[in-house]
Amino acid sequence: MARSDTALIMIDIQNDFCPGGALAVPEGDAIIPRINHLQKDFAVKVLTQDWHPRSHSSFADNQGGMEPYSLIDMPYGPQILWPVHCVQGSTGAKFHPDLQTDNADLILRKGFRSAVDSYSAFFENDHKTATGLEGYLRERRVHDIVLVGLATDFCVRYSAVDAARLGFGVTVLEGACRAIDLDGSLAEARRDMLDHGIKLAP
Ligand code: VGL
Ligand code: ZN
Repeated sequence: MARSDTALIMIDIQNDFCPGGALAVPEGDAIIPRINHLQKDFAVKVLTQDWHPRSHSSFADNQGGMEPYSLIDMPYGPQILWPVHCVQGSTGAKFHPDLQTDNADLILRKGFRSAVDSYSAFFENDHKTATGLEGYLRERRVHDIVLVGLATDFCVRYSAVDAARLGFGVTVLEGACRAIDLDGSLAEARRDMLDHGIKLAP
């Protein structure tokens, strides 16, 4: 029973975030069978794809000798530096081969501007530049969204919080997400999502 006003948004289920990838999330691939199964329950299905140019400013090796996972100040605020990942057109940027992608209505790419990272599927990390997803969902008459994917404490968290701020009803299926968990980032993400009225479901 697909509810026409609810969208399933599947965040960044790409090779580089799965075991063996450049920014592997522990058990990142374990969520895929459930997500494939869930898709039939949603009238609107959106996939997001982290999609960086090789020159992206979030890559540690583009910041002259900085270590991956260190923090720098960008004009838009603090930014964690990552290993090179999800480079446009690379194998690492492709969806995991087991993910069912044929049913998706929309594939939304993000993080394609060198100067600014984009964790959220709605706004880049400057919290101002829109990706267009809000307009897409509103034109499809979507009021509620269900979020799954990678990683709970980064792209899922920021997408969920932005969606809640925009007035969508938001549920995160934690069992269909996996976290990076850097220095307590998962606990902080859960607190932030609860503070924004997001429903955390198993
Ligand atoms: C992500 C770090 C860098 C994510 C993307 O999908 O959670 N995390 N780029
Ligand atoms: Zn990224």
